[in-house]
Amino acid sequence: MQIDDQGDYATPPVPMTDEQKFFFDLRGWILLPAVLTDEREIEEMKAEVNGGARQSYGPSLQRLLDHPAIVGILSEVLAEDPFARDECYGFRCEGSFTTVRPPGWDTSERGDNGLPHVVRPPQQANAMRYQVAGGKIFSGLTRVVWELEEVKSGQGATSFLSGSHKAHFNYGGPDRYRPNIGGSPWEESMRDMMDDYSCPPGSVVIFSESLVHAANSWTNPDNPRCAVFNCYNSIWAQWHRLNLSDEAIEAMPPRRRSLFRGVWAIGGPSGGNVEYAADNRSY
Ligand SMILES: O=C(O)CCC(=O)C(=O)O
Ligand SMILES: [Fe+2]
Repeated sequence: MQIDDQGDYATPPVPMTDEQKFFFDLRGWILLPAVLTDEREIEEMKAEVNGGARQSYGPSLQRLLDHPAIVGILSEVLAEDPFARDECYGFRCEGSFTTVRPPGWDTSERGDNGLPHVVRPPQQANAMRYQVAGGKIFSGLTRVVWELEEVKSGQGATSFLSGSHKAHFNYGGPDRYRPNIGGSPWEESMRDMMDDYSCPPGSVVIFSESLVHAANSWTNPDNPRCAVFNCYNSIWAQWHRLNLSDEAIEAMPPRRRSLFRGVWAIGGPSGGNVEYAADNRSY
């Protein structure tokens, strides 16, 4: 991967293919197997996570935030062409967390107990929802998961109720605004129908947070899960508060910094909202 003299990627983004668009729209998630192929790079990133990095902002982990293999896809599903420019990204990073799950880790260690959930129930109109109009996807809040260890299907990968990001009917719980399937009489049927994936270390899963998805107990006895979860949104929308200091962002290369710029479109400097600054950041 080529890096320019400011530290940004010089390698152009890989465009989203028609096949990826078809399956992302159909199922709400796609797997990109073996995006990272350099074992030393994966080891370096794992060392950062295992060393206590809670987010993807460390020296090597931050390279995942705008890796060319995901930028083309995020531009397609979160940005409009006129807003994807050379000097800045056309989408924003909302936040990030990492997870290490040793064999035997179970979902009781999570606040939600592994309950399948969404950002907002997908069948209702709101700013986070998955939409397609004019032949264009807008995926709302979108998650990119980097798997730094091998993942085996049925042994603890994130799982998805494929297609549920476009559901038109409620999933049957007692409260139509509840963003999880708790209390639904169909919970078991939905869980039975959920899909997951197997992948080698260095693979990526991209999914719409409008898709019903769940964390699962890590039963793979051969290795822990070591994963990085980065969350993205439109440059005009925000769900999470930013949990990142100005100093940490200032230490990034300029285009990567633009992932954290303020959430607005009109009323600023004449060049538009293209550059991160201490007084132009998301909060
Ligand atoms: O931990 C997991 O596998 C699921 C994470 C999750 O719910 C999310 O990324 O929104
Ligand atoms: Fe989630």
